[in-house]
Amino acid sequence: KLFNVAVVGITGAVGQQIIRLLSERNFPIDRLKLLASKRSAGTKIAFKGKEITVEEATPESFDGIDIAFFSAGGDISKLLVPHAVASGAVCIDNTSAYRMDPETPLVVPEVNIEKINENKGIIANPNCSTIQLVATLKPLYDRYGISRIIVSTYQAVSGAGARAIDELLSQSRDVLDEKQVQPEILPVSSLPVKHQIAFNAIPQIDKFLDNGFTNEEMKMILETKKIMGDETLQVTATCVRIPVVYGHSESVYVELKEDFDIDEVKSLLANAPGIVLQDNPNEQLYPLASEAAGKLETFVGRVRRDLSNPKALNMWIVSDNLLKGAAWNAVQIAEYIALEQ
Ligand code: 11C
Repeated sequence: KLFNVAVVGITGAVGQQIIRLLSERNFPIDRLKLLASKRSAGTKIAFKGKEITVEEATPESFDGIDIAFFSAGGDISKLLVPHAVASGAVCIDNTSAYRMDPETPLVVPEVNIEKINENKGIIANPNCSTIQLVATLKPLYDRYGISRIIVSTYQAVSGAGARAIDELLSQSRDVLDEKQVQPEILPVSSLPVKHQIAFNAIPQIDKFLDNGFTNEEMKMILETKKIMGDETLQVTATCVRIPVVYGHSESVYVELKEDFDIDEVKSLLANAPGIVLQDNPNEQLYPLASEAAGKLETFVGRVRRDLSNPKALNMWIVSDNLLKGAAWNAVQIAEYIALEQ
């Protein structure tokens, strides 16, 4: 069967990666509709040797569409996803708009692919830093149970969009040239205070909530419990922006419910779908954002028993935030839907 597919948010980094993956994976497409804001309508984009003209995304854009990807921000999803659903499309939404909606499955295929079958027209794609965490921990959860997760992130600027990438690169040049830097985007473009990202680490991703955590930290906490299907899971997170362009890294402390053998843990990780174990201290082998960038897998290393708690592990998890963290996870969901029909 061939599908009529729409991609909303085609000018963004994630939208571009979705089109590239649909092409590379030979997704069974009959008609591909590329949708964006009015400003970008009329632009031509090449897809499998043909030029497709970008159209403005409107409530009427979804007639006859089977699968619609959304990555144009939460407000656009809130506005247009209901129209796409009413037109009969299954929507794969990359924004946070529907993630915590109890009616909407929040899916990482390696963890809870079966939830796709419960969709009522919307499947939510989780936050990038959550996806790589749960995909890695799932085999350990299934084997030993997990009681607590403490995660600290080292997140790439591409998570904050193309303008944040430009800011890091130009600011780095300015610092090296001993020029005055003028931060304009990070940590949060809509807030008045900005901080230097070049040669720095900013412990704020997204806005603060009244509880002292940032929105990004709360996404990690709440989404992890929902995807794992375990509200008893204790999770805490500290999210930090660092001067890396692509690839989020995470230092993770995990308390297991049962005793474990460290070699068995490594073997479970090595054999888990979508996970690559890179762990050999003797050869200084461990995951690096510079090597994970551009790859579909999630990389894990530095796996070791905690010294203060023999039932706990420490590890380092890295993945490309625009691929497994966004576009690839969304395309995996679409591939499952295509196979089931
Ligand atoms: C960041 N995790 O790195 C964010 C970007 O909820 O999909 C992704 C935001 C989201 O800034």
